Amino acid sequence: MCIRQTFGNMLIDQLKSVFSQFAHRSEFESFKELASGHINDTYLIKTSEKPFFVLQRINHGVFKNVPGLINNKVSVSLHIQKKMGHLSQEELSRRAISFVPTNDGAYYFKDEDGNFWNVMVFIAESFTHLTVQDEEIAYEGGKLFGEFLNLASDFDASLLMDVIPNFHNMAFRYSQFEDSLKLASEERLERAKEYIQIVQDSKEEMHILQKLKDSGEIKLRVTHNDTKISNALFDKNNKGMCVIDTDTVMPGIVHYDFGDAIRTICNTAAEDESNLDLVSFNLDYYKAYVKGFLEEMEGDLSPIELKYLPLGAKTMIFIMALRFLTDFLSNDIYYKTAYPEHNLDRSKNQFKLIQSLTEQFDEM
Ligand code: GN1
Ligand code: MG
Repeated sequence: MCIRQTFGNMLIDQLKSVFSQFAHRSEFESFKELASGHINDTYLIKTSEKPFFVLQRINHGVFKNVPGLINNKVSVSLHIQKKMGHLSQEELSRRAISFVPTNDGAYYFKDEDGNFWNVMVFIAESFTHLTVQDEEIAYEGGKLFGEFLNLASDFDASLLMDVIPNFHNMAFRYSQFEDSLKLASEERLERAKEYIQIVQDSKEEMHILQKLKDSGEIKLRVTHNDTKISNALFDKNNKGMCVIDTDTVMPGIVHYDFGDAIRTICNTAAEDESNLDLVSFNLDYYKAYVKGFLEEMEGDLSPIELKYLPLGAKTMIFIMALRFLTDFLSNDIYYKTAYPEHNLDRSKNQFKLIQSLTEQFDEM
């Protein structure tokens, strides 16, 4: 038997065994890795009868308090389900994530190697988009993420822990970047030279939202914090169904979710496209997204929140550019990478997107 096959068999045994710890009445048939995330390991578990399930190993190197993370996301999902209580059971199961408890009644299982696992019901006949190809998806994405914020807005944010402290804190991300400069190899510093300069030149503008958050001028809400478009499920008619990947739900400002969605919706290419000629900021998608988002959120946004939405988009693209660059300079210790310059390519891509956005900023 070849090595790959041996590993494959070990993995299937492991997934079967972990899956059996959870309280469902289903029989494991096969699995498929869902490989689009950069942090966790995620598997679709196919069972003899529907529904299928999603089994996920949470990266506890990145998420230091997994039980806290699970508590955050399960509580927010239950809250959202309650608020959608008028829907039929079937509809509800397509509009909100349902977590499956273990046989002991917890929402995660810790295996003998210290890995944490959780299980969700798979939402069938749903589609995701890595990039957006038409305005309707941008509009529906705006509605979906706006609705999520809206539904979560009366959840008591003080019940949520900071799953990753300082996650979108710009001062913290700059200090990580500055540390990485001290330790980076000559070669990586040289490869990244042009982008290091941009980071240094952007410091003041990129702290505007941070300061407004710190001073309390922009209020804290319950935010998703990873609203890339691939974290939205659509049905076959391109209607938004459900926001997924709620691992980073915690207190934040509206600009985080608004901006991170724009980052992926308005990019004409995937976030790691290395041909920068393909990367630009699509203003029509921006307008469509804003329309959908404001239909759900406008009544709830303060003038200062509204005023800074465009800068929120720029800031969120920038913070990802900065984080990818920092990880490149740190020899790729955080994000999963497929090849040596993957993080640098991601970073360059985001800087190109900012450049294109900046050219259209007045219209935004
Ligand atoms: C990571 O693993 P994934 O794809 O859900 C990251 C996000 C980034 C994203 C970039 C915990 O999310 O902040 O926006 O990659 N999540 C964490 O694609 O760092
Ligand atoms: Mg995520």
